[in-house]
Amino acid sequence: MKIDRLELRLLTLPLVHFFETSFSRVHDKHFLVVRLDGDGVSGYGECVADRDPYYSAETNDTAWHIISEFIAPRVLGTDFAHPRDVFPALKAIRGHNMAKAAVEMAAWDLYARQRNEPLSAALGAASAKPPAPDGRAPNATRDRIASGVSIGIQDSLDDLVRKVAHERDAGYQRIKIKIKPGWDVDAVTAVRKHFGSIPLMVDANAAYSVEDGSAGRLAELDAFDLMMIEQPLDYDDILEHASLQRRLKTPICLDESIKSVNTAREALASRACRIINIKPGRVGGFAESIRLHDLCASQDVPVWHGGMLESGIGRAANIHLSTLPNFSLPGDVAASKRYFDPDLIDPPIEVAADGTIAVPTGAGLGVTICEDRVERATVRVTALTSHESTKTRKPNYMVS
Ligand code: OSB
Ligand code: MG
Repeated sequence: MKIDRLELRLLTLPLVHFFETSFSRVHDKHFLVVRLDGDGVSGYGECVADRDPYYSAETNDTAWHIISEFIAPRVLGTDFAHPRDVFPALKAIRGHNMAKAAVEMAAWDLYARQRNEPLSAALGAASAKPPAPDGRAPNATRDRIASGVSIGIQDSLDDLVRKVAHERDAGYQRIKIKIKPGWDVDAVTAVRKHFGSIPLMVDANAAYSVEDGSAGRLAELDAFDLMMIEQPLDYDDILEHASLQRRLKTPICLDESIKSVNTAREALASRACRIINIKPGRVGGFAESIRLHDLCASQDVPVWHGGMLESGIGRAANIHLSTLPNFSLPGDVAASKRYFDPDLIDPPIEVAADGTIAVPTGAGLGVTICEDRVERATVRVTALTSHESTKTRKPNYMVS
């Protein structure tokens, strides 16, 4: 699989509704899309970095820099036997997993399209699970994935209850609400009061701390039978999560803290969590996600697929990865219309009344990317062949 050309775009799309986490409220999505060309075929990867270094240290600007200056020279002109070889080829570059993942995931799409098979089949074949007796890729057989929904912090508890009602009616298999100090016990109380024992979880995005005393409040959440509390404490604090997990009945799920397979090993060995959220962008792509998935499976730790408000391009990628067998809990992979109208793909991703999403069956991502919509949303584009940038447009992208 030879990669001849790398196209890098910065896009801006308005969100249908603002999305608020403990660290920010966003009204628009700003993200990079990578396109790789090889042997007359194209593969796409969406980067989950944002404008600000709030969820992670990476931003669109750092990803643009790292991809164009350091990743592109290592993949252009290289003949990879398999996309699993891309991440190791980038080993000299420390960190920058989101930048690496965008390129690596495009390579998987390219590979699967060249073989004319769905991405899910390529990913399934690369997972540790032994092949099915008939020789088929064992994990390519899940044809629908379980979908959950992530509801941001709202302006009022009434707004929250309205939102939960809307999403529950749409069929989602579990509801996650974002929390932060001051928007936690009351929010969960309101949801439980109105909706009873629905599958419910919370995500704090690292907003609590033992030092300032806010973490003490988390024990109150034990009374609500939550499926899990996601990332309550600081993103690099495995030890404190282990200590908190010993005090809590509710399982802790780690998101931000799991930056690699190695950090996952540390988290599991120290019992800092009982569940792991997998986002390929956070760990450097599909190959690392598969290793993480397989590690968790070997220790009977369930995983689910996280979301980063992706457009249809990244959303389709998430659906394919979610077909692996240890994705045993509903993920944050929801319908396109919750985020973008229109999405960059047509038809958009839809959720059925039973809260499931169909896995695309076409080659690679298996979705149709609307080039005209991509073009309209583009703020800046550059194409790299061999080691040089050949085309740049709208170079004002540092200005928002
Ligand atoms: O922590 O899972 C998170 C969105 C942006 C950044 C971080 C997170 C999220 C979400 C939204 O929870 C998931 C989605 O609907 O895509
Ligand atoms: Mg999270």
